[in-house]
Amino acid sequence: MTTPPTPRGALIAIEGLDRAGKSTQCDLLLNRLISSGIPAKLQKFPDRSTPIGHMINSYLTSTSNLDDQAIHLLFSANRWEAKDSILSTLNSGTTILLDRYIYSGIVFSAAKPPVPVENPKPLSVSWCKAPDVGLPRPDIIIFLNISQEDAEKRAGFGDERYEKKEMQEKVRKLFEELRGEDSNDKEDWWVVNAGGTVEEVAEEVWRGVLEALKRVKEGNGEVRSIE
Ligand code: Z5A
Ligand code: MG
Repeated sequence: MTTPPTPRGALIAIEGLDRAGKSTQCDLLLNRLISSGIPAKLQKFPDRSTPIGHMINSYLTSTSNLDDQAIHLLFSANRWEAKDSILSTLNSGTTILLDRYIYSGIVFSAAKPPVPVENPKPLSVSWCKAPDVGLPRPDIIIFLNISQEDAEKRAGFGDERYEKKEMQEKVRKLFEELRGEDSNDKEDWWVVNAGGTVEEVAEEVWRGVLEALKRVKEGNGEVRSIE
């Protein structure tokens, strides 16, 4: 008698504006999944622990400088180097929570102010998305939405490169465009009001997770790719 194959895990991306509580919710969610008997693992991007991640960390903390295209490609490479491990983990039946993914990659690079000589125009969304085409596509993108006003009430910005108000405003607009842009991707986004208490937000996030688990159960077992 052959045993049925293990159903694959769900790929769940947690995205959102800065200080929306992504990492807080990922930690809570990981515990909730595991205590519900659902094997789960956290994968944070950028993953600063790898050699590519070290370069990204130096850039974000302004100890090194890179041109906008080069740092963009490093963020993408940091996801590509995790691809095989993501797929084998999912196929072994473990759900993965992504703390930021390609969507942060696109909006942060496209939000950068143009540099007159090197980049006379901002990097386009389509240029920014191209290097991530082919990566595993999440079953759901849980987007933590928070008003500028509520975000400002939370712990202050640190010293990292992108933690500036003008940049954050552009990021907010670009995330809105990305969510509304492509009708094929629309069903992937699960928008949560992240302005409530940690517990209130966690309940809304959990509903998104149940939806992702349902999609995987009803699907054909394959992990889709970013198109
Ligand atoms: N970046 C990029 O450019 N390209 C890419 O491809 C990727 C990323 C993947 C570093 O990311 C930078 O990299 C980031 C985008 C860029 N730039 N910026 N700015 P990171 O993920 O390392 O950033 P982070 O330092 O983790 O910050 P964050 O993600 O913005 O924060 P968060 O995870 O959303 O929030 P949190 O740490 O869970 O919570 C923030 C504070 O609020 C904390 O004090 C909590 O206790 C509090 N909190 C959380 N939830 C609540 C509620 N519900 N009520 C009240 N207070 C709360
Ligand atoms: Mg975080």
